[in-house]
Amino acid sequence: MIASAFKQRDRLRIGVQKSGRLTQPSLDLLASCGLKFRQSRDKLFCYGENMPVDLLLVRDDDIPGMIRDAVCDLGFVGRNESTEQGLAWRADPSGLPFEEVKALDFGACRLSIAVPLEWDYSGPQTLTGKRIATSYPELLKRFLKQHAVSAQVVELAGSVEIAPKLGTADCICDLVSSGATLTANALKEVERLLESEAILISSTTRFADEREGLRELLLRRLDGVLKVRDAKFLMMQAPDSALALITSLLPNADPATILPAAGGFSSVSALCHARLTWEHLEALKAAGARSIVVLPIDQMLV
Ligand code: PRT
Ligand code: ZN
Repeated sequence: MIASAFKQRDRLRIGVQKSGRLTQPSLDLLASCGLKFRQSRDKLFCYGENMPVDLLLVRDDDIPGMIRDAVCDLGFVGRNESTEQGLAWRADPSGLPFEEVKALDFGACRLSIAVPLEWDYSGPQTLTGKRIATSYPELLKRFLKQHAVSAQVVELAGSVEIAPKLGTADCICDLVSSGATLTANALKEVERLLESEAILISSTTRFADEREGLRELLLRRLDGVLKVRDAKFLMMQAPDSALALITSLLPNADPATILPAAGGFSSVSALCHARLTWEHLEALKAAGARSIVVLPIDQMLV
């Protein structure tokens, strides 16, 4: 049944979260790859107008399962969801396997264990005998096993952070991004189990039809889009005495263009392929650079 469904389609189908944190960034990324869609009235299906690539808009939790069942070929999900369901798949390997094929650089968060503020936490053994609420039982069980801790996993579908207040658990294992939700619930983060971001997952099986070429094309375009997104053009004035230090501080940069300027300074410009942070700019300033300007790149042909 799966094998025949797998053979039949000549259009690539991608699972995208219907409504949530990943929805708009995923659609924006596909648009940057040049894909245009027409949405169905019930808003569950987007028909690819300029390429044979369609979208199914569903709950993010359902996307790995849809790949396993050959309903979708690719999907945008959090690494948290993909890893959790990948562990479940290993325990019950039915359907098609899937894998992470690209990290997408949005939706960053981490899966962490958090305990009440008043706890004197001294390591994983502190969790012995405790009830831990989570929506990620497989990841939590893996962590407990790795640390040989015996604790009770309380599986909850949502509102995990209020479980200790309600008395249904002693502590939690949940996603954290800013940490504000933990603070609001008088909890502190004590263990990080997984660093997550949005990723593209794909069935590991090679397609015997047009979808193989379409998947490759999409991955290539995504590569290009993500490269340009991180790249920045950096310009500054640097003291001649510190040129070697300053050019060494440029993150993943092409060779810098250096032109002599007045007063012992040179104009330095370079294309940086890594994300520039305030720390990078502050380090350049501390090394003597001034008038530092960061410019976004719209398109690049190298
Ligand atoms: O309906 P559906 O199942 O599709 O939606 P959902 O509720 O499962 O998904 P959604 O949109 O909340 O999250 C989708 C994905 O976004 C997750 O699987 C993560 O990969 C990613 N993501 C990034 C997050 C967060 N950041 C995040 N902060 N998902 C959830 N949260 C929640 C967290 O669970 C906690 O309740 O935000 C709260 C913590 O946030 P801070 O900023 O207070 O720490
Ligand atoms: Zn979900």
